[in-house]
Amino acid sequence: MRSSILVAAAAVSVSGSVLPRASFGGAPNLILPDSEFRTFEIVSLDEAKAGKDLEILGLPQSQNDTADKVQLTATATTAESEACSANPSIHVEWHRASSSQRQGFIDAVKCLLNKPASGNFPPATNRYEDLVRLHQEFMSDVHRNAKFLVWHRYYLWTFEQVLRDECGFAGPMVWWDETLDSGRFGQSEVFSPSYFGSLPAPDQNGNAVCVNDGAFAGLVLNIGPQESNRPHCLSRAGDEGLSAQINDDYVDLCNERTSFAEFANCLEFGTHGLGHNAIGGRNGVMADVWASPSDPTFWLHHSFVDHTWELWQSLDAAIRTQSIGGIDANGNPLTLDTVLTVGGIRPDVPVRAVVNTLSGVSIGGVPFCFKYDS
Ligand SMILES: [Cu+2]
Repeated sequence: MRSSILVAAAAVSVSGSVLPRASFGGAPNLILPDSEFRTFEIVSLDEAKAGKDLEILGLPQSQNDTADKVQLTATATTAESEACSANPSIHVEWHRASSSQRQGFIDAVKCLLNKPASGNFPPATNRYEDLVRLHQEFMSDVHRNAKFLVWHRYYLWTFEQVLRDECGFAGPMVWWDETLDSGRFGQSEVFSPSYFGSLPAPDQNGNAVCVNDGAFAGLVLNIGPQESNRPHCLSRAGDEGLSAQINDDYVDLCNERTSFAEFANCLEFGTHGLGHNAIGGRNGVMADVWASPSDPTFWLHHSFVDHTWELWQSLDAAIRTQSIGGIDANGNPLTLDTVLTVGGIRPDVPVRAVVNTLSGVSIGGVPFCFKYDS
């Protein structure tokens, strides 16, 4: 008994001292060639109008999800859902957020980068990379199929809970309405030395450039690209031709789709993919489908994507916050009972827990309960 306690104590101290924390500035100019990246599939607005995004997954046009009419059997108690409606957590849009709210979010992300990895997501070298590794591991299960939006909503929520629990983050989550910076991402305050650092244009060879200013200047990443894990710098390569396509017209086009699967497809290959590639170029971190969460702007971008889903849901809330449709990566219909997993960072939950941001469902004692400020 006594020796097993000693062994356990030794293991804790070994993992605490051996697992490295985030390093900044230790590996300048570690840009990996674009042959080692596979960027996001995207369709232009005109192509989406012609239904090209639906062809990617072989979805028949104007198909209605049969599951769309299934009623939710609520798992939140009446008290939980009433408490949620009365006091949801509000996600504040970047342009409206105060400088201290913006800074609070960035400080919390830096805190996670400086915490040791759990050891549950090797080869993550810090707690932030645990979450990046989770995304890398789950990549093929949660992209290019109907699980995309629901899983990423739960992933965002999980990230928020980790910030709060492990880094004392107490401010509102910030989201970024990218349509407000359409065609000029690089001039957005998001990409300023005060916050997430610059969005440089690609270099003369078209390659991404290491980010050397802002809160994450010189950050060395250890997860990615793709399924590999090698040190490389936090890099970006702004493409304003792509960012210009992230606009109200594209959001509106997707929102006209009436079935969840067709809407989600439009969003995934439209503004979602465009935003990733507009920041990552051809070999910048945001363009790495597997490990793009390594760039902390991932969370702002995906909150924009989630916001668009919430907007679509609000157009027919009674149905769209209580139903789901489409096909998962295994070819099975996505249902309200399909299980979402975040690798044990938070409990596995059924889709029904997250399909409504105001469900109030208790997940590990914390209500799933938020809304966007517009
Ligand atoms: Cu993703």
